[in-house]
Amino acid sequence: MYSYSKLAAADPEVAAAIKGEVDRENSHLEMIASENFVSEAVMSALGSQFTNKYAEGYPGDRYYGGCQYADIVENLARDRAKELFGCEYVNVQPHAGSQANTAVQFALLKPGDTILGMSLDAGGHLSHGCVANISGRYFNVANYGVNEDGYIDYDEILKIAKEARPKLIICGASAYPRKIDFKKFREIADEVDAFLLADIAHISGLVAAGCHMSPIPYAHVTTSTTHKTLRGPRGGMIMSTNDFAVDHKIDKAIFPGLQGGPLMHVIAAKAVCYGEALKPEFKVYAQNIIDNAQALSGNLMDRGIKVFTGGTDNHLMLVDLRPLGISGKEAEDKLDEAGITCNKNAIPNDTSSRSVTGGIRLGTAALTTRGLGTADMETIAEAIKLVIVDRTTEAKNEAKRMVTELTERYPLYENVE
Ligand code: DSN
Repeated sequence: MYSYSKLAAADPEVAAAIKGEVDRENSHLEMIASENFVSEAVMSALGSQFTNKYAEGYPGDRYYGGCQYADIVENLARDRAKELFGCEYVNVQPHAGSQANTAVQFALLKPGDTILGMSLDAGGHLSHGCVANISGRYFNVANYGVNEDGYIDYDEILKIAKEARPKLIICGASAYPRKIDFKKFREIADEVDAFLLADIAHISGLVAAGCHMSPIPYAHVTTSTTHKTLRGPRGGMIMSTNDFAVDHKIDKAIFPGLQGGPLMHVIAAKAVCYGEALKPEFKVYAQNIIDNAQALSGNLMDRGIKVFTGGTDNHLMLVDLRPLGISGKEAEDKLDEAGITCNKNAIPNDTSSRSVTGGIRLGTAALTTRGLGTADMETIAEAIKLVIVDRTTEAKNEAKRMVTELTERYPLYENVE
């Protein structure tokens, strides 16, 4: 039960916006690959009195009084995260994944050092060296991409690394549908004497569940968000092992280097999320995400829709719209009108601008949380086809009807007042 009645009495305008968002989430199929729905327990911790508390510093070493419960909850988060990912060091204070990556760069590098990351166009992230991000402004950046088939080419990355001589190699992506071999990345990093940062923001739930290789034994440092496949509150985290003694530097890079007071209500919610992910049901959930993604990509391809790399190993896929003559922007808008939320996304070697793009990115983590299964993926593939291939008003209306049937069959928030 979520009750906003007191908020509605105090501030009807904000309450109305929240109601609009609840209605939108209820009535749409959420297919943005980086989004998910948190449990009531996570939401409850997020809305707790910890939002009132300043706790600059770390458990046992704070700059404010009254931190005894903040210490308990941050230690719970740290201990559970260590157990979940099998790491010996964790910092749960980063406000987001970007801050986690920036802190690692701040801890390990000096301005002007060279970093090697996956290019944004190939599926990398802004904080991996994009010129518009602080990582691209403060460091000298070299990029790797994907081969013609859309896969990471480890031999090519080694070649680039030998030329660029980076001090830090970043692996991990925001729009890469295939498995990543972290062991190979570490071998490349060792060959050029670089640090390896693995950013598992997208796949951390799949890693925690054992469905994908864990980077923890290979990367010097691993970062993640907590709100994507891990299904926790919006936030970031940094992990490492004892073999790599950077913890002190990274703690200092987060606070006081980059952030002030930790968001203790978010850290409480992270503790709840890690606790949920430690339960056996989470392994089933993670496998279901992958099964749904593979069922969806197969059903799209059966309908003549091109899925980049011919499928997926994880929770997301890139649909290449170029053969259909519809842009990513147009597809995103039309799908939204039919009740399907997704985002336009560049396909590697896309010639259209970033605000138009030749593709869309689809994810199944939120759908899976909602309870949809592989049989429903056929219905969704058909609805998508009606919108982006058939493109008539009748087809869009039929897609909308199919979406409504699914959203009503799998209600999300039934008790919101
Ligand atoms: N904005 C996230 C995504 O959609 O993948 C990455 O930070």
